[in-house]
Amino acid sequence: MEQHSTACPLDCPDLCGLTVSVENGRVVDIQGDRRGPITDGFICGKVRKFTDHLYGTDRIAAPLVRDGAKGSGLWRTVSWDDALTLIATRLQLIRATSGAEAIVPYHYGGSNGWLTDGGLAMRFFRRLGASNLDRTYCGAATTVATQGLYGRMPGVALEDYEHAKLIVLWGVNPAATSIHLVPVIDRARANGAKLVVVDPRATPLARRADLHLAVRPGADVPVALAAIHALFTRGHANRAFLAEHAAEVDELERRASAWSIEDASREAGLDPADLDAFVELYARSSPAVIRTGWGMERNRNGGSGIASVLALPAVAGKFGVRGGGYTMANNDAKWGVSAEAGIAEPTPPTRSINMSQITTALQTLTAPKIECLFVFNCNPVATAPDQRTLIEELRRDDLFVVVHDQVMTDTAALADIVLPATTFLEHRELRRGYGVMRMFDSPAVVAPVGEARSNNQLFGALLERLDMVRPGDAMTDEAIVAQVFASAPEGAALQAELAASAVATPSSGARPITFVDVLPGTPDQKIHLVPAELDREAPGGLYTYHPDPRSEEFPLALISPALATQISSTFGQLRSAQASLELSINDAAVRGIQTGDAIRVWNLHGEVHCIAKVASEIRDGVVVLPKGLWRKHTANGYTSNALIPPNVADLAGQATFNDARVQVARR
Ligand SMILES: Nc1nc2c(c(=O)[nH]1)N[C@H]1C(S)=C(S)[C@@H](COP(=O)(O)OP(=O)(O)OC[C@H]3O[C@@H](n4cnc5c(=O)[nH]c(N)nc54)[C@H](O)[C@@H]3O)O[C@H]1N2
Ligand SMILES: Nc1nc2c(c(=O)[nH]1)N[C@H]1C(S)=C(S)[C@@H](COP(=O)(O)OP(=O)(O)OC[C@H]3O[C@@H](n4cnc5c(=O)[nH]c(N)nc54)[C@H](O)[C@@H]3O)O[C@H]1N2
Ligand code: SF4
Ligand SMILES: [Mo]
Repeated sequence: MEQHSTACPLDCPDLCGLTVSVENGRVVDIQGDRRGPITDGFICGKVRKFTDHLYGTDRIAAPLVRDGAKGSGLWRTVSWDDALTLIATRLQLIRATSGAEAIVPYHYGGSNGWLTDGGLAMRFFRRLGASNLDRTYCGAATTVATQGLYGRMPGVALEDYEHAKLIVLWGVNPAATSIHLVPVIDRARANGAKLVVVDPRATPLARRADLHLAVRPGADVPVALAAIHALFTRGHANRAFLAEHAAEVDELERRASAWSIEDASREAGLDPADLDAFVELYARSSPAVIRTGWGMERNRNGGSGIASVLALPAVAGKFGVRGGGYTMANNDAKWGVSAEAGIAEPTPPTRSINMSQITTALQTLTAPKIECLFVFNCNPVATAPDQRTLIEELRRDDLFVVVHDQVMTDTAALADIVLPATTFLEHRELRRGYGVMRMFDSPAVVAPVGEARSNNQLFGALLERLDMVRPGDAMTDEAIVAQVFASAPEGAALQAELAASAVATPSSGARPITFVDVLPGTPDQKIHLVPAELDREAPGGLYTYHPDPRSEEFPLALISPALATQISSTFGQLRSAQASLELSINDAAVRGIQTGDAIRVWNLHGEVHCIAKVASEIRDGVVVLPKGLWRKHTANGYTSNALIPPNVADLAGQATFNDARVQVARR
């Protein structure tokens, strides 16, 4: 038995180092190690059982070509050589007849690092002149909102939560999505820290919190602005800190004055006494840290929601101490080097397509019309909005669909050609954390199953087939890594650190204290509380609250939080349980619904047939159907994504997964 050190690149903030045991060329055991700051020797069940995914029956073993109607499930196995010839011929034909913009690379890459998200795939599509993809599934609104206020500035390290006296979890559910933060929070609480959770659901941590604000989905703007207003009017604002470090203070104060505690509580469905208690607790606690998650950005007010919450530590002057400030979605550590150097091809001036509005693009774009969707690092049938339309469009005879994936996903099932992809245990990866501020260089630990190939192998071969390789191009993982680290002065030290221990810390430091070790990354190094660019972009201006779109016909807000057992749709093939829609005791009662009943959930975009689960954790007016379910998990083959309109949030074209309004009835 051999043991290998590698790291988990999945779309998870924790970035665990792993010890993988291999026997006779097969992975037999996976354990967490202690190279990262919070893993502490344990990992989640998903990765502990990764061999079920690696060696499962859904794994794609060889290239497949459709042998019947789209989605018929009939395939012909072909050689890689034949598959590449078919793809290259078709791409060249589309380029010659309609132009390369008719080709759309469709990829997300949340569970991928610098070698499999970017690299030769991006070089290939950019050089080809394909349409660009605006990647707005996740963190888009958060990123522009945070960078508008603070520029690129690393937040509080997750390991430093131990030092906090108040921890606020705002639209985030670490018990499922960042499990290693839970023991850190527990240690802080053992030292006297208070815990506040702002979430429509009573999540596991909300149930144990000192205060749970069960906001209506999308109502974070009034809640945060009312808190800001109260901080200012009650003398809790840190005027000295604001004078030194912030701009547009008066303008924020003016905009926040629109919301009293009472009005905000009414809009958000809170008890005003609870919101009041939050303000007082926040004002009086230090270090106080706010962990913003992703739950609150996915609605019409998402960008302003994040901005208003992240303005709180500035107004209250919570920075400057270890464990004080905020941690946002991608924690913005500074690395100096970036994946762009490995792509080594500029973005062409071709059209950009918002991935969250792909159905609209497929239906309406002309000049040229989309003729090819090349899907990799993504399972859009399970994860994109407007599922019903997407499935219809993928079935179009004049749309050429290629899917490169590890398993036969719901998207792959509708493809013309399916190509087998390697997993992170079968290829090298260079991954920087977005929660934990570290980078791992993680080697492959076993040979690929069947004929699986990595993204760089696939797109390297296509670059060659289409005669697009140029002299001096870095074509191997090794050469790409070398090019990445040669691109900036910090690179050499980082590479040396990785060579020595396979894990590296960013140039901004592992645990920076904001406003002591790091300052805002804005041009004047100040916090911009009402940044002009965002104010122009957000409809009605930044911090505008767009009211709840519920109607008599569709009165319930549908949210689709993460499952503990999957990463988005990844590992969904392993789930056998049917989907249940959770709804509150009252909402169930008025509809005569009981746990276990067959129900339908619908709106103008689609309909889902599933089972009801009456849950005391859910507030009235909200229903929950998790993200990442597969078509097999519901009675009619549609999931929550069939109910999600292709609308975008107020900033960055962010998808609005948590903003559908629906009705529910027994079937
Ligand atoms: N209803 C609803 N839908 C949502 C959300 C929601 O809240 N509600 N949230 C959204 C969020 S936050 C996100 S991040 C997106 C994620 O949406 P996706 O990007 O679609 O993520 P996954 O479902 O994890 O699918 C990733 C796929 O890539 C494959 N893959 C992994 N590594 C490789 C590789 O190296 N090469 C290739 N070729 N393939 C690989 C995996 O097998 C998997 O099938 O989903 C969004 N969808
Ligand atoms: N086990 C597991 N881990 C994961 C993932 C996974 O699918 N499974 N996904 C990974 C990915 S891609 C991401 S983006 C992260 C997501 O990590 P999280 O942000 O923790 O995940 P979500 O469950 O999408 O949303 C968090 C919470 O937001 C709440 N919420 C919904 N709408 C609102 C709102 O309007 N306001 C407020 N205040 N709260 C709201 C939901 O009830 C939910 O409890 O986790 C990553 N880690
Ligand atoms: S998914 Fe997250 S918790 Fe699980 S092993 Fe990977 S980094 Fe760790
Ligand atoms: Mo995400």
